[in-house]
Amino acid sequence: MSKIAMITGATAGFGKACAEKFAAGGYDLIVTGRRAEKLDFLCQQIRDTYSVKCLPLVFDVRNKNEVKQAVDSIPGEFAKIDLLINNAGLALGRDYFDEADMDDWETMIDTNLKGLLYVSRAVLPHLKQSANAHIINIGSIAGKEVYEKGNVYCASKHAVDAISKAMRIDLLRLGIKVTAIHPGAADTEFSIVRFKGDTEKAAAVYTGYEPLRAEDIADTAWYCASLPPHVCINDLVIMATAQANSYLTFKK
Ligand code: NDP
Ligand code: 8X3
Repeated sequence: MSKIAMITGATAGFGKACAEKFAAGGYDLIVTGRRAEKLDFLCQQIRDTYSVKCLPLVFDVRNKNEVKQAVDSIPGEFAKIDLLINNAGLALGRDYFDEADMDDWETMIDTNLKGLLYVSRAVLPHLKQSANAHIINIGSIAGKEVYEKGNVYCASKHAVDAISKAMRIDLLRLGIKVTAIHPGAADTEFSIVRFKGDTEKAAAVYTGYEPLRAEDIADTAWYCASLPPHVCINDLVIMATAQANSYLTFKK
């Protein structure tokens, strides 16, 4: 019987790359996001290419009721979920604390922290049906070090770091692995979202060095998920070779 992975935020970036990687590895998938067309397209492509099952679930992780309804709608053939990748997330704006938009703050906290909590709680009954369940939370180096104008994005990712540790403690008795992966700068839609469609500002984040690619994170998640049942990578920080930390990147 194939393993089943549920991946949030699979319409782009890390989530989409994870979907492709895990489908190639024989997993059946539940992929989620808000953009239904992109999810449908991804699922069709995955079914055609890898001959695995793919279920698209459209919901906004910020909406507790939507999350519950979507997870409640999961059909019996997908009921035992072996792996949950909590990846959906975003940064909005990069501004001084006293100048940042407070609505952006709400959105980041609601998505990066509360969304992860809602999805995890809703999916746990399904994870409990697997003998070797695993949760992978996508944090960030912003959850390890705070940088100038990163304020609430960094706080939301510090919260992901903390909740990953808490989940690891509280789910220990259930034998559920909890891994947190903390990537540095990676060229995805992330910066276009952060800078609200300003493609020039977004591109500047990745010029003068080779940033991480979405596939690097998918490979890392695959490695973490492929270890034997008695081994768990708890916490993993991954950056481009040109990046030393949140505020030092060597650009040519
Ligand atoms: P992308 O913008 O490329 O992808 C983000 C994904 O999250 C999309 O699929 C989007 O789907 C989904 N998403 C965002 N908000 C919501 C929401 N409210 N409800 C449901 N889905 C949502 O970014 P990345 O792939 O780069 O980012 C993925 C994760 O990695 C995020 O948590 C991010 O913070 C983190 N990260 C990114 C880094 C980077 O440099 N790129 C580095 C470190 C961490 P849709 O719009 O269809 O809803
Ligand atoms: C994304 C990486 O450095 O822009 O989480 O915060 S960074």
